[in-house]
Amino acid sequence: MKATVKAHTNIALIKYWGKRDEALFLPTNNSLSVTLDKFYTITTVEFLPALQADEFYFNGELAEEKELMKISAFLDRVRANAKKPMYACVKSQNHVPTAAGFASSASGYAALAAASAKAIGLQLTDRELSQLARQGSGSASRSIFGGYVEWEKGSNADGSDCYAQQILDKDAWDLRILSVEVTTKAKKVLSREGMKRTVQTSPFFAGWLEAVEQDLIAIKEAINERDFTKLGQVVEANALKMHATTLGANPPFMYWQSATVEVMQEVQALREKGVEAYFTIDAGPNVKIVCRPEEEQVIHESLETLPVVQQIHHCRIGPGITYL
Ligand code: 2P0
Repeated sequence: MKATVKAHTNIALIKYWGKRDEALFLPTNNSLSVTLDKFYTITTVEFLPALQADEFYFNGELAEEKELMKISAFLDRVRANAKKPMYACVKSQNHVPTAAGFASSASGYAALAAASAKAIGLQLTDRELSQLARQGSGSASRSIFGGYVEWEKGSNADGSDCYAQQILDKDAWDLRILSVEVTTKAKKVLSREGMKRTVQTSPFFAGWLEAVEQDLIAIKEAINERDFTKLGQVVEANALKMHATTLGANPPFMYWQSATVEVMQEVQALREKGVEAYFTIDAGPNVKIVCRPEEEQVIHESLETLPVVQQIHHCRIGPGITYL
């Protein structure tokens, strides 16, 4: 009745931006990510007949009531599925620098889904785990798998055809991701709220949906052909289009800070000098850079000269969930 799972974060190369069903976390578009080796969550779940309620320890401390409620709601699905009304003790250790703007919810819910399913005795396939993790946080559906991963939006109302799957093994194409932390004081619009507002109010959202279809075709070609230039161009353009939708929302919002733009411009300047680097940005001010191994160092050296850059984390493409 006890299981421990390690799950890694992921970074979307084609963004998940918009839900068609908020309760079931069904997206409006497919997304495509790479799982990262460096940042992960380790979660232990133990179902105990003696417990009167769920317990949740996060990084060694008893979590706040609000966090516990989210975990309990997630465990309710697992209990209902297993038909075992038993409470659990959940202990989660996060190895994700939250300031770096990585969604720890991706690794967190992937680890929780796999550990809770195993602990309660459910035998789920990775695809079913992806569907379960999705109902904690959309991007968690992708973190079940390692390497290059596509999350299928599906079309069924119950989400039965909405899951992620690996499209290429991590060792098949060695790309590197640099996570560039910048100085910021801004309070961000949470991605869940930002996504919702954009879907409901941005006239650019229809354009996003149209463009993302083309971007998916192009990136899958680039991955099949191991064409880095093509991949990089699609990644950068896709992130810019996602962020453009936020400017059209009502009220409008923007995840970038001036420091974000400085890093973006440095990446573009590097390309003018012949160094191939491409950026992507999530629902926050930090920038992630995609590059080939041979150019990782020169990109690092160039970025660390910028006063707005606080820290640079280097990642490789990482594995899917592991049972410890
Ligand atoms: C992504 N993001 O594809 C996109 C790009 C942010 C920008 O997934 O509401 O925490 O829990 O499903 O997964 C962040 O949103 O949102 C995210 P919910 P999630 O990685």
